[in-house]
Amino acid sequence: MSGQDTSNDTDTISRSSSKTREPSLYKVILLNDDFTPMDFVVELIMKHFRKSLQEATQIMLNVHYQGQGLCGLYPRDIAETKVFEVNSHARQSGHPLKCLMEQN
Ligand code: TYC
Repeated sequence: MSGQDTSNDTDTISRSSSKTREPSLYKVILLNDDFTPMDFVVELIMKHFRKSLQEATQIMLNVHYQGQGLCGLYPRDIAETKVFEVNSHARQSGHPLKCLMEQN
């Protein structure tokens, strides 16, 4: 047999048509406030968004100085769960921090 494999049965077919869309991603965003302690925000970001101390600190400072900051991009159901868990965590700890999602 020659070296060339002309069979096609293990090839991957990729499409970019309207029939096979990637799920839309949503931005999960934290909002600034004047009361939630910075160290609480950093720990919350590390826990819920799996960020390192350095990454979480940078995100917290973005929120503090810019008014809001991006924590991550997720499919809708994951984003909804993150928003719910972050807001619940903040409220249970007595802090007014707010988390929301936006379609990307
Ligand atoms: N602005 C808050 C402070 O000075 C810190 C803070 C950061 C609060 C991010 C909320 O989402 C937030 N203690």
